[in-house]
Amino acid sequence: MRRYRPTAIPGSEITPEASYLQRRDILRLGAAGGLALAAPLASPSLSIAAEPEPLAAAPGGYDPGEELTPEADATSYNNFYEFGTGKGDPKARSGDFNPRPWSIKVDGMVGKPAEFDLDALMALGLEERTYRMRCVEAWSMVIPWIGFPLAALLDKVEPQGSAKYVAFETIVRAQEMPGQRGAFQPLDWPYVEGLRLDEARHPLTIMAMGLYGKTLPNQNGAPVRLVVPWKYGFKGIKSIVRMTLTEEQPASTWNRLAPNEYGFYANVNPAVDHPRWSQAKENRIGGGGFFGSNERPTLPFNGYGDEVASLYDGMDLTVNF
Ligand SMILES: Nc1nc2c(c(=O)[nH]1)N[C@H]1C(S)=C(S)[C@@H](COP(=O)(O)O)O[C@H]1N2
Ligand SMILES: [Mo]
Repeated sequence: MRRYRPTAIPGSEITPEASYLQRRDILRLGAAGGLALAAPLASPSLSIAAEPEPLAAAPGGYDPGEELTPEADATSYNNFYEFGTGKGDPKARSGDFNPRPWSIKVDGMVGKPAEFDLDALMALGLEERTYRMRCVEAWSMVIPWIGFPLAALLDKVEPQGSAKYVAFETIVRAQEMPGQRGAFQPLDWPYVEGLRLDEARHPLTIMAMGLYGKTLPNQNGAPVRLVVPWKYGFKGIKSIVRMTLTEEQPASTWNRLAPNEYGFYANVNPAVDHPRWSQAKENRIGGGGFFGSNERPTLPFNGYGDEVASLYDGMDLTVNF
């Protein structure tokens, strides 16, 4: 049987050439060294990151009823450039990352700025939500997340009436994140993202702390990351340490890098092609087939249009924005 081959993914197309070449070197090392890959990068003074552990959650609804992506695929085929640009890098190179203790600082235009540790975040009410995830690179997964509604966190800090956006920031920790070290840096750190406040408050928007019944593995954005299922995957910023409520539209990493290719809104839209490839279809990852063997049409708003299309009344959906 033909195996699913990560190297055949067109994900390299969004990657600058220099980093793609670097990515191939890393993959070669990985093939030769197997699990030993992380060893030369490890620093003996760092503590071992906690392994994922069981995480309980109430059923949260929204299950699309589609076959789940195998857990092994969802946790080994990742985008997390802080650990490298290859799909296998986040798993292979995140062993030194220690997501505990952790806290998220929430500031800006709020009545009650606050810092939330992991216990405070978990107390916001964990639910299991199975969502489709569509990457802008034209592949998709179906993942059972565990998380709390972002609205529950926003309620705690009491956004001011004039606040219109939420800006998000990933941690910068070069000592534990090999993709943040070295001469060539594919992105500016920290990775940043943003949502309009009404998008952030939408009931579908969650902050995930787990998947497949366990806490998040490092490669999926431990210990807490954003999940916005009607938007392209790059909006789902990982390992969040700060959120700031603002009046102005905040910067977002991919939009800043290539504004003609990645919009701020980045709603999944099969009618608007990426400048370098079609967005009409997607490859559902997993199941052991070769890339492209499980192709299906991409749905407007990733299939969540009934819930979210009204957020964009009056906006032109025939352009990339
Ligand atoms: N901090 C950070 N967040 C990130 C990324 C990243 O490189 N850094 N990649 C994004 C992209 S492009 C995608 S598709 C999703 C992938 O999430 P997954 O690996 O859990 O499937 O994470 C997003 N969040
Ligand atoms: Mo992505």
